[in-house]
Amino acid sequence: SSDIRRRCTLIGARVHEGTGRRGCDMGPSAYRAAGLHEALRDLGLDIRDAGDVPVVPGAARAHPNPAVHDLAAFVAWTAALAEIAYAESKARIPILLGGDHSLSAGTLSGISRRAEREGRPLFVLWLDAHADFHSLDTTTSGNLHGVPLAYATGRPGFAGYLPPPVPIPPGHVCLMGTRSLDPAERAALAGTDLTVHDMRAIDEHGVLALLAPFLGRVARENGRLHVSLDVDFLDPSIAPGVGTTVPGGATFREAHLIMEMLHDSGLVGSLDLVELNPFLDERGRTAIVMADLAASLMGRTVLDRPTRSY
Ligand code: 6HN
Ligand code: MN
Ligand code: MN
Ligand code: MN
Repeated sequence: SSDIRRRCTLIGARVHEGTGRRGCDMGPSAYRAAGLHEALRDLGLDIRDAGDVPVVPGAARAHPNPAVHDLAAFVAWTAALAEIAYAESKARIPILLGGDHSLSAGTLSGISRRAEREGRPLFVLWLDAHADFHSLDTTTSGNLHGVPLAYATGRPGFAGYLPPPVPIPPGHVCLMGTRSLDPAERAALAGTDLTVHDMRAIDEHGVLALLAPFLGRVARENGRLHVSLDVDFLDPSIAPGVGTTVPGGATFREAHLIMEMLHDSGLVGSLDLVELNPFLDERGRTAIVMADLAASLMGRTVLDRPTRSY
């Protein structure tokens, strides 16, 4: 098919160094065991499986903020994933199978370069309990899954460590599902025109009323849309397999409606599935719900009939 939206590449990114606990490195295997590949194939998509990206961190790197850990791994992953995201986004939709959310520093670097090359503006939908808007200087946990959006939007504090990205204008970024912000992130967000639709906004207005204007704007500006789906966007009752559960997350129906709207929009050019920790999951149910949501984004599935029970 000549339609880029019908072609995708699965890219395994076994990143775990951006969190404080092990297990996210098993994410790509869990998505494969959950049948993601088959679910996409059943939609009639042309699928390439790039396997798992081999990344070897260089020598350890120190940072003035003593909390920061695994900076060398973060730098290596960012460079490697930026390359493959750039290459695979030329004629296909790259789907990154994480791996923790630090991998999005790489995806966004590659995709923003692609968008610049196409002369199209890049927009980002960030579905997450968190904003991941720390710099290397402000993180107190030192877990670098808390920094990728700040890096990709060109916030200061990364120079000398990571390659400078083509910065994404904060005004092109929409967060949904937000319900856990650290004080430094709150302060940094207050100084930007980034859109934050927190869980209260979802409760008050519903996802349709919040998402439709953003998608309308991406369409009007002939934009390319990147979607970053963090497991903890979902309520822990349906998605327990993540290290950073926060109560009060999105329901399956809310998340599924978002996927349907994204599919109908035809605007999505790249997707990250992040933060799945199979070691914390229950009988694969989180991997299955994430795979089902990804399939609903990529193709029309039947409303009110999730493809599997869990
Ligand atoms: N994620 N803001 C917290 C931190 O440690 O910086 C949590 C980050 C969570 C990151 O869920 O992708
Ligand atoms: Mn996140
Ligand atoms: Mn999160
Ligand atoms: Mn603009």
